[in-house]
Amino acid sequence: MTDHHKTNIMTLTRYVLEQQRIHPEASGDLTIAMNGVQVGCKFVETCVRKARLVNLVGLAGNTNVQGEDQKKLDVLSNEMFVNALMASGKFSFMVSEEVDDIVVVPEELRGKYCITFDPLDGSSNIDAGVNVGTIFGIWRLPSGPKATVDEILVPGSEIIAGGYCMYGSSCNLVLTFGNNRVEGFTLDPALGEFILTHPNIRIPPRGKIYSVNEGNSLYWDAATKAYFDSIKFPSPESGLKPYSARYIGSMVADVHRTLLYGGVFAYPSDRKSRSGKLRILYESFPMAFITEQAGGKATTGIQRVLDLVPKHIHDRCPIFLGGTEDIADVEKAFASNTSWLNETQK
Ligand code: FDP
Repeated sequence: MTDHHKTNIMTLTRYVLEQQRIHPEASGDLTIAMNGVQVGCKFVETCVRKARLVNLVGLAGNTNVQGEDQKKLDVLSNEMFVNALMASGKFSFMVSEEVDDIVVVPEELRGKYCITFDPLDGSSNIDAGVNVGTIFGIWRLPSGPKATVDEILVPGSEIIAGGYCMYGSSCNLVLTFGNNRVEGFTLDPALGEFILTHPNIRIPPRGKIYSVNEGNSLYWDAATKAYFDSIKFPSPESGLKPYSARYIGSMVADVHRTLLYGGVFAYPSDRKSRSGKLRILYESFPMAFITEQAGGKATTGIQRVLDLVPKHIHDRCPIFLGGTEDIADVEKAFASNTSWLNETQK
């Protein structure tokens, strides 16, 4: 038989079921939980595609807890995810970028996980049709459905699943359950299924691209400046060529490219934003987990991102993520530019 029409495809559901089979102790709850995530992603994908046609672009008229204007699609995407995840019966708590407080699931629908998510990340790009995405992280609650909210603010290293879905020229869902494996799936719109297209994504140890909002460089500390100077104006001894710049301003798209092509993505702290911009629970933790599982590293400059413990659900942190050699250079820049602390405190 020819391979023109593949008949034995690895769908996301089949992949998750196979993972369940490999782990005989698995109860199947995570498979059902992931089904809720898939439904949310497919629903948002269809709305992003038709946003311009059915007047879903523009502002909703509200501001979220972080003082950002909510777009119509932000609000809608959040509702889609909350409903799909709640219906799965596998989550007790949800933390969403779009909701000020923890979403506590009604008792009859509670399960043993907590999920944190940004339903539509990069939404300032929506009206221009630029890539946006959903980011999510899943945690097991030690006390299961009886858990209390204090079980949410734990170190990032306790995350058990992380992923993102990118709504771009195609719809890509990238997922890890740990075990040093990151898998990429592409939505086949005709089938309505995510198909495994990027098995075992590995981030190259050294890349040639840097991705950062250079418009903030006036406010950067000495370590951040020194690092970016070192890859833009490399010393002859380093043997490096100047890196290329690529910045979409949509974390999902910038991280996706960094995973596939290598390099470094950063949102550092600066004198305007002392903790950077990206939120720990639903942006930095899942992306740091994915990067590490793909063989890379994620740091704040001085600390592994997954070692952080947030104090509040919407806390932020600086982040540099990428290949091991690239991030080693970032860590070196921070170790040898110790004035960074004074500078960001000015
Ligand atoms: P957005 O504000 O458009 O939602 O955290 C949100 C985020 O986008 C990230 O997706 C993106 O990486 C970053 O902010 C872009 O921020 P700047 O506009 O400050 O560069």
